[in-house]
Amino acid sequence: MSKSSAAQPEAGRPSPVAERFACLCELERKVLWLSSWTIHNANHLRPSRDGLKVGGHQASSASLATLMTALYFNVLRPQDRVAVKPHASPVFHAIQYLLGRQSRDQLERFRAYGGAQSYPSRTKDGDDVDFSTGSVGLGVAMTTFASLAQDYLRLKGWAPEGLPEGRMVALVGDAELDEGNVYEALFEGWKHDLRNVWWVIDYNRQSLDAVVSDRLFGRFDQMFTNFGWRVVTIKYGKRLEAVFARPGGAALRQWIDDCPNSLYSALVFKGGAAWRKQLEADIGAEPGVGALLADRDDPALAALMTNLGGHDMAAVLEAFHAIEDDRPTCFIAYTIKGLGLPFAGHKDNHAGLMNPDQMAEFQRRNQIPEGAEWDRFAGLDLPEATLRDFLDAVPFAAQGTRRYAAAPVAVPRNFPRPTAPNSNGGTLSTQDGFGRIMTELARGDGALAERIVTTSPDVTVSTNLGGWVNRRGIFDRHPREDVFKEQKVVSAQRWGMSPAGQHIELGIAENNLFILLAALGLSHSLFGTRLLPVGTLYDPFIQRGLDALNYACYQDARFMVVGTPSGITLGPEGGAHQSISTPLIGMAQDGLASFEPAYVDELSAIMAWAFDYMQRDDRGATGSGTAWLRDAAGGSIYLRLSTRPLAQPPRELSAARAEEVIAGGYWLRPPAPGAELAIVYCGAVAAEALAAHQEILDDLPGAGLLAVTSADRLNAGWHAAEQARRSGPAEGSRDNLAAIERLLGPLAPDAALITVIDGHPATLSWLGAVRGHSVQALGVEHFGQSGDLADLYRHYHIDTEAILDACAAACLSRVR
Ligand SMILES: Cc1ncc(C[n+]2csc(CCOP(=O)(O)OP(=O)(O)O)c2C)c(N)n1
Ligand SMILES: [Mg+2]
Repeated sequence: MSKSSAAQPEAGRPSPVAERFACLCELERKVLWLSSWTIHNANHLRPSRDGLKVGGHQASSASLATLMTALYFNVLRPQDRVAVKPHASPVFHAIQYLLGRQSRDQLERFRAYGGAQSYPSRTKDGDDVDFSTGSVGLGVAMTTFASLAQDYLRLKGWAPEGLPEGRMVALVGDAELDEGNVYEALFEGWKHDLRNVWWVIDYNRQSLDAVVSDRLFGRFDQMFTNFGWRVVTIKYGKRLEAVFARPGGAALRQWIDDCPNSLYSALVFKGGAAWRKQLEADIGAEPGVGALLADRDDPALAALMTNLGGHDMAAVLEAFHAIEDDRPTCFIAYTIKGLGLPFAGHKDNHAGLMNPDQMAEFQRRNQIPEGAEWDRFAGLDLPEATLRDFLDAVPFAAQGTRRYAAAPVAVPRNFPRPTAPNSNGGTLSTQDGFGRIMTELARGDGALAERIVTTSPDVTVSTNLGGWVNRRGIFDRHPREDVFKEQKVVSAQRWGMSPAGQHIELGIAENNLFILLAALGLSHSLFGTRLLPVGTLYDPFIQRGLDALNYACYQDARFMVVGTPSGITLGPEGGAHQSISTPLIGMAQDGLASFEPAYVDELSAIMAWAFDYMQRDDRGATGSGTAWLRDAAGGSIYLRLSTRPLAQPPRELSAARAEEVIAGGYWLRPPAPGAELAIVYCGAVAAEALAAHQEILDDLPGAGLLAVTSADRLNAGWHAAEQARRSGPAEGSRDNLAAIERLLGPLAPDAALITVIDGHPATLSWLGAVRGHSVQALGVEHFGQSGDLADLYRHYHIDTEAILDACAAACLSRVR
């Protein structure tokens, strides 16, 4: 199909333009071959050891072969960044292979352990993936926020010298547009006067299960236009357009425009004879149409009818190169899912794979000799030297690696340590403490504060970021005064906006928050400048954005997310906002170190450590216990905070104690050696735990009170130590104990643990497995009831009484 869309070289020596064009058409064929072969090899030629389907998407890949060839080999520049439609991963890897940046070994191990990934992955693929994709819709939105991150740096003059502004390009499956997060990003992009974004829609009118509704697409043009985007429709190929200009052409064009998606797809699958029959029946009587049909045999008619814009190299190049400004642009490229493959257009082709016979025929058509399947140039009509020269000059590949590193930003030794003001009766909540730490950082002029960028989905003030914003201002491409301030309306908030601002205010869409954090948190790698993003939201809404949070972590973006208020402890503010499962999310989320401190000095120690941890990048560190904790490799941070004011312990946190806080826990009241009972608490229920502990001391003077600041890190450290011991004596010496093993060491072997958290009790109940202690686990398993803390803690059995009851029950069972 592609060969016939090539421009005819001029007589004699082809012009450089014609030659480049011919190379592109040849490479387009090669890309389609290699992507199809890579999938075929994985499914049919690699022995299966488990009987599981390997999969891969030959049809979805074919759909993008022309567009991606045009982009990567001609249109893109090194500074451009791309989110590739997840199931076009084989096309991406084939392109990188042709550019010499992907190995044959990796292609042969497509979807196998250590091989090229099923979906493009920044962290697991070795061939320069810009944005991971996989969960449809998220990569699309990522381009919006990456553009915003790029603007943020450039408007502050922080872009490294010599690094030009890039375009953020999404290759979008048309069914991805069903995902709501795409529109959330579209809205947000408009608010921020989005620039330099291209969304190239692979409009094959098919999704996984079905053919896309005809009525839908009429809406898209208008919608993008409403948001200030330019819409470029690449509907017809050059050959179809030429035919439209001839007698019968207008009727043919009208017929195509009116043809339902399902019928068009079915005819694509059935081929030339079916096209002829249908066209004769529908428009055969129109003047000129008879001759138009008679001029072509069935294969030529099928080739004409599938000459849609997204498969016509000339049409595609023309559309892309016509854009010279930075206005966001949506290309609607008409394509055919599976074009060139035996199941083209078939509605069930999403997971379709060519069988060995079909592949043999495809190989024959591509003129690939047996044994030369991985050859970069086999079966192409242009001389190898011409193609090599072309590949060597591809602009996108001109600068080699496109991953940057940025110098770390030091965390000052005098990191803010707010104390409880007397006006609060000596009490402070962790949320308030967080706000004070941020405000104090904002007052200083250090490098750390300069590189912090905060963001929040419309809960900036209610998560205590107001003080920071008042000092550091809101980021906006255009300077704008705070009208309320100008009008002398008294307000605690000063919301002046300018390019110098350091807070990005978002609308209420948690997906956007996490995708923005992903983009800002990759700025060192994407744009060569380190940013330290801090995002705040109400803790329960972590669940609203969870897939996007997971997406951000999977890409190894570095950020701090603050969930506050949390649990039932937000009290009268309402049952619907209570979070139960977030502590478990924090423990289970890969790439996220989670903390839930009770006191502000703990929070301060955690945040100081966290800003450093967010910048660590020692990928070589493996095998040891701390590697499991990612202490060398670093990661992102989740702080689960509370609005409950607590009396702060009168103490100066020692360095050793701070280390324990970061490791995940410490004895607030150490147990006597051989103690029979310990109360273990996490977070805002510290007050109840303290009160209960005080009461049981009469009966159990040796009882301990264990503060857990990070169930996540205690748990991860324990698993790491267990794994190390299983791995052999070098790692597994008895001295190589996890923090929690050491902490629980002084207790009697048959001691009881009473655990309590405002969250799911499983967060702490595993502690019993560490040394075989019995556990009474208190926590919250149901939610939805508002009230004050006395009522709620009683109702959900996490008050002092409940802790004492659990202590009594534990003692009774020891006696029995
Ligand atoms: C969030 C999410 N839901 C479901 C899937 C499974 N899935 C993968 S591709 C696909 C259909 C995509 O269709 P389209 O975007 O039109 O791409 P095409 O295959 O037509 O190129 C679905 C539902 C997914 N990857 N992500
Ligand atoms: Mg589709």
